[in-house]
Amino acid sequence: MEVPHRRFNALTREWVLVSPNRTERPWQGSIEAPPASGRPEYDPGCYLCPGNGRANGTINPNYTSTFVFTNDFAALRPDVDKTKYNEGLLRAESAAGTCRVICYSPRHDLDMASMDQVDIRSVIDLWASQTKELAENYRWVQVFENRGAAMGASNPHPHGQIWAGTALPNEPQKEDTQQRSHFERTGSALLLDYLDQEKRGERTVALTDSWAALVPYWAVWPFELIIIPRRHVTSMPELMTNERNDLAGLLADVLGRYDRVFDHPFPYSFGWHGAPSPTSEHNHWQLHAHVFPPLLRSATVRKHMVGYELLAEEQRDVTAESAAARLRSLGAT
Ligand code: H2U
Ligand code: ZN
Repeated sequence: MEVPHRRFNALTREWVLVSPNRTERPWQGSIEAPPASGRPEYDPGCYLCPGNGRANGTINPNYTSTFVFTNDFAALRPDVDKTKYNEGLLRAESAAGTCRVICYSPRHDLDMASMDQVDIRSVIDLWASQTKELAENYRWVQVFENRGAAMGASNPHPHGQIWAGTALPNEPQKEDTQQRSHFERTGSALLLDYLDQEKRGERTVALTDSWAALVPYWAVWPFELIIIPRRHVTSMPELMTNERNDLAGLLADVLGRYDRVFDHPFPYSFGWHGAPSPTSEHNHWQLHAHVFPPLLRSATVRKHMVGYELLAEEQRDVTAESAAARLRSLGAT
């Protein structure tokens, strides 16, 4: 559609305003990439490098692959008694959980796009095993990564986080409702039916035997991506060997494309959405990852959610189709 229009997000029931007539395009305008500061393989001041001390004095082991530890400044902790507060319109409930930090590699200078595929595979296996373990005690396990200072990453060492809690948070709650009603109505997973409708490929960025990465029809962020297994998979522990290997290649591919958009490390928040536990009661779910990058026109001009977006609804100028075309054109040569 060439006229301003609103697109429906089938996963959340929310609408996004798309204004394709606006002339701004993210790849026009100046590219003011700040000089890339080369990082050393090991940084004695980094609290995530092997053998270094963390903020609270704990010494990291000399790990050689991935490394997980409980967040020293956790937002959720397990030892919280179940309590509720209910006074008219004022309601609260206690929240128990745990937060972990996961280092992807002992190398301070790498990131997922520059890691070897076998090492990305180790991260995927860790995501899966952590999810399996935490799902035994918690309803929702959120695996995520903030990359780059623009997205709040506190340190360039390649790392992500996992927060697990007893409550089902807002975003997965919306997706649960939508996927459940779609499954009840049609007998199939919403996101697999969505992939079926994306066969023409205008929003597809990368496709492998077992995965699809696309700019979703209802994307809010300029270069937002959704990554979906092409078979019905409810949560990460179910992924088979070939799907894990395939995913390692796909992640290196699409994250590499991101870094080529402005010839600069692309900031983003990335995370997995899989079935809440118990997964056996959530067969309507389809595993997927969201990637939300904030950049718009250059490495320094970011999209802010302000004004109309905070007060009315989210809006974008660049269509999902043109963002996908841009990312498709940036494959490794
Ligand atoms: P971010 O870069 O996404 O902020 O993740 C880093 C996390 O690491 C952050 O949540 C934790 C912070 O609380 N952290 C520790 O647990 N120990 C430290 O010594 C420093 C940072
Ligand atoms: Zn480091």
